[in-house]
This record gives sequence, structure tokens and C-alpha cells, in this order.
Amino acid sequence: MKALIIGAGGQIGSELAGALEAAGHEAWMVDHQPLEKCAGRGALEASFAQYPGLAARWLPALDVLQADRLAALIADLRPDTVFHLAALLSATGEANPDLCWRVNVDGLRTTLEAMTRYRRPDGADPVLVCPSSIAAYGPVTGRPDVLERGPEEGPLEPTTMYGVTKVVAERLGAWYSHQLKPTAGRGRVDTRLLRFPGLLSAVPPGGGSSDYANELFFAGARGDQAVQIFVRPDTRIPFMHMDDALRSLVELAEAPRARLTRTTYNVGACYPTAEEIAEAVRRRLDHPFEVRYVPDHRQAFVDSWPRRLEDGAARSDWGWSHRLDLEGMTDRLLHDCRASLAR
Ligand code: AKB
Repeated sequence: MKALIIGAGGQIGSELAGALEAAGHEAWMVDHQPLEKCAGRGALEASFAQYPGLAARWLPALDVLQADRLAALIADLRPDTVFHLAALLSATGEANPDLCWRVNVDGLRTTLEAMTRYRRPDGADPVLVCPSSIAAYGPVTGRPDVLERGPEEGPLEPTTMYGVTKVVAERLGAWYSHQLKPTAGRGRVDTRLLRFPGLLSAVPPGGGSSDYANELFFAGARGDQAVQIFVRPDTRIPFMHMDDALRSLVELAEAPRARLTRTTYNVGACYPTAEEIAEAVRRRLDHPFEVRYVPDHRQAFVDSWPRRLEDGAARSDWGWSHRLDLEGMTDRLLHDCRASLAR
């Protein structure tokens, strides 16, 4: 596939380019920042060294709010698959709700509109893959099971602006996939979304509320003897290692349309409390690792998210299966965070 990654310098995008190349695809990358300012610069440079030709497909910086430039890029490149990853996360989004809406919703809609103007070389609708999130859920009166199990069919009643934009993204995806009435020069976009858990990798995330787990792994890798995190020890939300998340993005993009029964899929992996993560890190260290739990305003956001995520549809429709549980993830993350800190 000829893939364009929008938001390629961030936590997911910076590792997705290499994952696509490894799977035999051609990745093009664009971000709102130049390479040297991207959080994922180290991961990108490692992929550029591994895959000849990839560095030349890093495009000049472009903000998704520059609608004309974004539409022109898509019209020019005609990617058969777009991974739309440009987004503000929950904590930053709640502090900047207007910007969160403009980046997460308007940026996505500009991309979808531009993609209605062409078809893939085989005549099929172009594919857009976009992350949704556990933040699309929220507490529902009289339905404690919603937060206990994260049912695939919802209901979805998010409490953060970030969560609201994710529900809108899901509905936009369904509309561009099925409800848009094709006209001459304007066709459908085969839109596919994944409701992701908190994602864990050696690329620091920016502005999420699940970041407390990343902070535990980085603190352990740095050799810190004490760390403060912003949630209670019993806080439990779904988590996933980035390698599984990348595989789910690529597998969903590759899945034949006929096998898909929905536009949004849940993908789950493991469900540790903050204390269980801290303990998994501590068991691998040869020094004390004291964790101070000092909840702040982000506690309310994670408390509004489900503790599990049912993902039967992804498993049966396109064979989704996670590979890393908490123990496997902890081994990998401590190793990778140490390597990233040493760079
Ligand atoms: C966040 O914390 O905002 C994200 C998410 C769970 O979608 N990592």
C-alpha cells in the first residue's frame, strides 16, 4: 500500500513508518513540526537508517489546520491508505478544548473530504485508519457494566472534550464509509477506527491521562529510586504495548473490506492497576523504587474510562490477537526506555 501518515512525528506515527516498511508497504510521513522538534525523532531516525529511501518520504512540515495545504498534499500524493494520527490527547485537549476540536475533528474532516476526490488504483475507495480511544466511553447512569467491560456497541458518553472528538470521529467514519451519497467526483472513504487502550512505548507521549504508566517505565529505566504519579494505586484502565498497537493498525488497514462488520473496533491487551504496573517495574530493578500516588485533575478522566475493553469483533472479523501482557510489556519497555535514554 502507498500510505500517508499524518502526525508522523508523534508517539504512534514515529514507529508506524518502520512497521509499514517492514510489512512491505510504502510510507510517506508528514507532521506539524520539523523532524528535529518531533517527540519521535529518535524512532524515526532509527527507521530511516534501516529502510533506504524512507527518509526521502518525510515531507515538509504541515499543520492539519492548514486545510488548503493538507487537501493539496492528499490530492497530489493520492495515498491509497491514510493513517490519520494528528490529535490532541485528553489532558491537553481538556485544557484547550477549542484547539482539540479543530485538530481532532476539523483536521480529520479535511482529510476525509480530500480523500473523497479520488479512488485507489484498483477502483476501491481509499482507506483511512484513525485511532479512537477508551476515552470515547464514560459513566452511564444505571449501566455500571459500561465501565466494567467496555462493550463494543457502547453506549458512549464521554466526559472529556478529547472523548467527544473521538465519538465524532467514529460517527464521521461511519458516514464517509456508508452514508455519503457518491456523486461525480466525490466518492466514499473506507474509514476504519480502533478504540485504543493507553499505549506504552519508549517514545514519550504528550498530554495524555494514561501517561502515568509511561512515567513509571521511564522512571524505572532511568534508575530513579522514587517517582510521583498523578493517580491512585487502585486505578485500572486498559493498556497495550505499542508493537501490538502498530500491528493492529496495519492489520486493520490490510483487512479485506468484505470481512469488516463495523467501522470502529475495540482492541484490548491487558488491564493492570497503577500499583500492579509499579510492582512489575520494581521486581525488575535492583534498587528501591518508591511510588508516591498524588492524584490530580487527571484522576477524574481515567476514572471515567472503562476498566476492560471487549474486543470480540476484531478477533473474529480480522484475526486480532495481542501478544504482550503486563510481564512481556515490562521487560520490553524497560529495555527500550533505557536504550532511548542512552541516545
Ligand atoms: C490519553 O491518555 O489521552 C490517551 C488515550 C487513553 O486515549 N493515551
